[in-house]
Amino acid sequence: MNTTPLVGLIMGSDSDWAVMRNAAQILDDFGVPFEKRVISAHRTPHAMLAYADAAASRGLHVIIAGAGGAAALPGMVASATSLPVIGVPVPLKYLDGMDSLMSIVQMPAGIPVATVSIGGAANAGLLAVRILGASDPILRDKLDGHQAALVKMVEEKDAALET
Ligand code: RP5
Repeated sequence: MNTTPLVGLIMGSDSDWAVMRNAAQILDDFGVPFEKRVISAHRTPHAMLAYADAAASRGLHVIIAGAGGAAALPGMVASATSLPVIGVPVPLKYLDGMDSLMSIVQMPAGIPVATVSIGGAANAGLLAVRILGASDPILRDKLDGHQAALVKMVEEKDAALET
């Protein structure tokens, strides 16, 4: 079994982990090897650039980057690598995560970040699996199974609705 990380799961602070662990859970569920790191755009800018620079040559295929507030991490990492970067706006105590969302989503033309919803780390994990699944039929099968389970769940809720 290949254990070389394919996904880099990074976050600006350990305080982001409560949200970002939902991405880790998805990657675990799908059996995708990943690494997790705390790297801050503002507090450790040199480490962030070194990480982004080396990511592709170390074998990573996708980076999920979560940050809150003045959330520069996803965009700055995307500017220093050509790997796909998925940004997770982490909600902080003030502004309900709108600050994080706006900081991540409004990227200039040329440097894309695939931004998920505020706190949407699980979808970030799923998007990473989909990106990998584009060239991995086993992962695509698992994704089909996951979506089939969602259909079943909604059908059961529908059937259980009281009249
Ligand atoms: C951001 O600042 C981090 O991503 C985190 O969401 C926020 C607060 O960090 P801490 O003060 O909790 O370390 O860069």
